[in-house]
Amino acid sequence: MKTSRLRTLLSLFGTATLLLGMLGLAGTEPAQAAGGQGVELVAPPFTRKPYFHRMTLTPSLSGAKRGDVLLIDTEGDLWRYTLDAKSISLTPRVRIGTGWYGLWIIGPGDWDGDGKADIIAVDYKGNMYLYPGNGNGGLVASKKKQIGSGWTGYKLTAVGDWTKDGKPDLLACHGVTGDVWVYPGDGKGGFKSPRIRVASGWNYVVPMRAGDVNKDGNLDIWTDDWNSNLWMHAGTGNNTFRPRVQVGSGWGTYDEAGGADINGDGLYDIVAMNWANGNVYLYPGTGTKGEFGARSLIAAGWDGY
Ligand SMILES: [Ca+2]
Ligand SMILES: [Ca+2]
Ligand SMILES: [Ca+2]
Ligand SMILES: [Ca+2]
Repeated sequence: MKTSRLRTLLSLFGTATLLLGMLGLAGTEPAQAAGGQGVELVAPPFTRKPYFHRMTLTPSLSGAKRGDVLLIDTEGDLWRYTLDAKSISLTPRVRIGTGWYGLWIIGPGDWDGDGKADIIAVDYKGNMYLYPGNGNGGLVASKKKQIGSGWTGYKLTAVGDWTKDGKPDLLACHGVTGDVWVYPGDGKGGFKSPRIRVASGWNYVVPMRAGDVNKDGNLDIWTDDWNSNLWMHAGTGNNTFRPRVQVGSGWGTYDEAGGADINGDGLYDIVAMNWANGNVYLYPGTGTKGEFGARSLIAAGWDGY
């Protein structure tokens, strides 16, 4: 429990989410819904200690095969990293935004349908914003627009195209009820109603990542619980899951992000940062049983708290 509690303290947004849930905001529907072993490698040259605040994986913001890793530091700067295939390490980072402190970031892919991957962010008030991508690794901050409200109490992640209509969707787990919802995207920057409840009682969920891990064509969700165990929920393609399967343990020291292919092999991966020492690892998807391959150290020095 120690590491879980530590992570709860460190996760500013997560803490706020839980508190808001306890204050009776549970069950409110967001407004728009009406609608192994480490391989020691050389770390990138960090010029400023990137105090870890929030991390997500996203389909490439520059249209590349390999997805990006996004990180918000404690000064509110948003950084983009890409895995260098030769050295299997994150390349020198690029700052693509400022003023992102305290935002919960999601990498949904092309949310507004212009062919360029976008970013969605939720602030502590539960307001949701779309930041259109410029197709060249950055965002068009001037075109930021609010696309929702009332998201306090939800743990959000990108899920890919759950509804199989060619448009990316979001996945949200309510921190108190444990209800897990898919919010279909309309492919034009907003949402399509109705939302779809795909699970309930997932109160144990700490982070949540999604992708077709076992490559059977149906999206899957993997989570870890308060006891640091990693669980795989294989999707059936019919808004239900097969019985969950434990695929790891000891994940309590990590903060993880998933939902994109970082090493470019077509399989979803997990990137995990160890709170204790700031090491960042790639757990490559294997495309078989939803388990992940041997980890590689892809960055270091991401500790700060
Ligand atoms: Ca777009
Ligand atoms: Ca969809
Ligand atoms: Ca699957
Ligand atoms: Ca991969």
